[in-house]
Amino acid sequence: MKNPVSRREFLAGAGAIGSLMLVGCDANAYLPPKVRGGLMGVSDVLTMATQRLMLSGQPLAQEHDVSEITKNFPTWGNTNPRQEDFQRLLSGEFVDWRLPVNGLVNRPISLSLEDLKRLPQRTQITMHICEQGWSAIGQWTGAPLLEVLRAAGGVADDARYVVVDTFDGWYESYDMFDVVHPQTILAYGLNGKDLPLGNGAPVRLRVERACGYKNLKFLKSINVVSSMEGIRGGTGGINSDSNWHWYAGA
Ligand SMILES: Nc1nc2c(c(=O)[nH]1)N[C@H]1C(S)=C(S)[C@@H](COP(=O)(O)O)O[C@H]1N2
Ligand SMILES: [Mo]
Repeated sequence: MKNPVSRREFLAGAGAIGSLMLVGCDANAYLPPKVRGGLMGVSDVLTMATQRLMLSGQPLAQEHDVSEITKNFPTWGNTNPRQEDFQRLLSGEFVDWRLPVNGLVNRPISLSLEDLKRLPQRTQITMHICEQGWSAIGQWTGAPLLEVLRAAGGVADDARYVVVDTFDGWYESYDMFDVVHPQTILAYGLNGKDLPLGNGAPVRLRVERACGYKNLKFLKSINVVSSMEGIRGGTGGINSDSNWHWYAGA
């Protein structure tokens, strides 16, 4: 084998195309919003297509026993957004916090913390896996994202991504495959208490099959869109805008 890189590239490409053929015509659910060029793009497609194929029955991420909960769940990344709008809400104990749900929904809404707590609730004990080399088990309580979209009257036919913005300027998008998953929740509780500030108060996203950076903290708004084109860097998230993977299965 003269050139191991091109051989690997060929194998990855063949695998990706094979997976896409197997999943049939809805190839969209197997591709990131923007496919990168080169070997990274090929491996993105291969990874996502393979995982989606394996997860096509929407299995749950492993849930753990209460005895396995990590004492003092770590905080990581931003732990207290300095932005003025956030600081104002924090000092009012988030009574005035509202989560607008806009875009391709049938009835745009704006939810208070109390509204969110009145929606159907899910509690799950799961392992958070940070791409930077640590993991911890926590018990999260919140409203399934699907229920939030239902409260907004459902989504339009051309809805493809849910875009989440945060008070510290982060954003990420999630395709409908992950959006409708039962463990994708807007969490307001950790280990039976209100979500602590450092872990993303008042509400954070839990996307249990994705690694740390897709689990956004300090939620500010939700938008349903048909494409990520023209939104910020156009790759579908703050992390993929700086060359991390958009699809970050854990
Ligand atoms: N808004 C926002 N969300 C974020 C981050 C951040 O800095 N800001 N860091 C991410 C990363 S890399 C990880 S590992 C987890 C950390 O969550 P924790 O502080 O509850 O441990 O949040 C993710 N969500
Ligand atoms: Mo992370």
